[in-house]
Amino acid sequence: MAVVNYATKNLAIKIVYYGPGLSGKTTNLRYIYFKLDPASLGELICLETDTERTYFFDLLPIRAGMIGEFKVHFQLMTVPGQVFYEASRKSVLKGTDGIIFVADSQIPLLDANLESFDGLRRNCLQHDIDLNQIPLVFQYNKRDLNYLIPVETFNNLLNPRKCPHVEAVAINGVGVFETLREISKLTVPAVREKYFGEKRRAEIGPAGPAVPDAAGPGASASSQGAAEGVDFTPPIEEESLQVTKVKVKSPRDVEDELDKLSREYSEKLK
Ligand SMILES: Nc1nc2c(ncn2[C@@H]2O[C@H](COP(=O)(O)OP(=O)(O)OP(=O)(O)O)[C@@H](O)[C@H]2O)c(=O)[nH]1
Ligand SMILES: [Mg+2]
Repeated sequence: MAVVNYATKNLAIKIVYYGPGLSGKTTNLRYIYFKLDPASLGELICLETDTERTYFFDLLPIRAGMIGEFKVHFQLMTVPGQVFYEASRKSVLKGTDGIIFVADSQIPLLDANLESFDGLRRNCLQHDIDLNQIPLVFQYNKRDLNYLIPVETFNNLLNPRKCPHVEAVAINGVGVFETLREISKLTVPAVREKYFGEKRRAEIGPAGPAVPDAAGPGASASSQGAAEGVDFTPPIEEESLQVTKVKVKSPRDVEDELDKLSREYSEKLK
C-alpha cells in the first residue's frame, strides 16, 4: 500500500522489479537513473556483492507529479534474483503497490523464469498480496539475443491475466520507460481511488513519472508515436554511476532499512 504522509503532503508508490537472477532488473533502474531529469531523481541506492550482483535490493526514488495537492513519488526497487536470497525478496515485496516481473527471454532460462514466478506467488501469499489483483506488468527482456522464448509462450505460461507486457532490451533502454509507464497507468488510478476515493482522472490532473519518450518493440499502440526520435543510449559507463552503498547485516535488517530510507526521502521532499 502506498505511504501517505498527510502532514507533508507526500505520497509514495512502491514498485518492485521481480524476476530471476541476471534478468536485467538492476539494468532497468540504472537506465532510468541516467535518462530521467536529475531534478526528478533521488539517489540510487544499491547493495551489491563483490561480484556486482544485487545483494539485498536497489532503490531509486523518482518524482511523479501530483495527485490533488499531494506530491507523488515512485520508489522503484529491485529484488535480488539469486536463489538463496528468498528472505530478502520476501521483505522487499511487503507493502508494494505494483510489480514488474522482469523475465529473461533466453530459451535455456525458461525454468528459471517459471521458478521465480512461483516464488513470487508464494511470497505474495505470505504478505496477503493477491497476485490476481495487484497491478502487474511483464517485461520480457534481452530480446536482442538469439534463441528467444516466444512472447506468446511467455504470455501463456506467466500471464493468463493478460496484464500489459513489454518486450525489452534493457541494456539499451528499449522498453524500460514503456514498462514504467504501464505500471504507473495501473498503480496511480488504484492509489488515487483507494486514498482519495476518486475515479475520474480529469478532475485532478495526471500523475505519473515524467518519463522521456522511448518506446520499445512492445510499446502499446497509443504510445507508438513516441518511438520516433528515440534516443539510443550509449553503453552505461560504470565509473560514472553514483551509487550509495548501504550496509545491511542480514535480511532481517532490510525492512528497517527500507523504512528509514523512505522516511529520509520524504523529509527531503518537504
Ligand atoms: N544482452 C543483454 N544483456 C542484458 C540486458 N539487460 C541486462 N543485461 C545484462 O545482464 C546482466 C545482469 O543484469 P542485472 O541488471 O544486473 O540483472 P539483475 O536482474 O539485477 O540480477 P540480480 O541482481 O542478480 O538478480 C548484466 O550483465 C547486464 O548487462 C539485455 O536486454 N540484453
Ligand atoms: Mg540486481
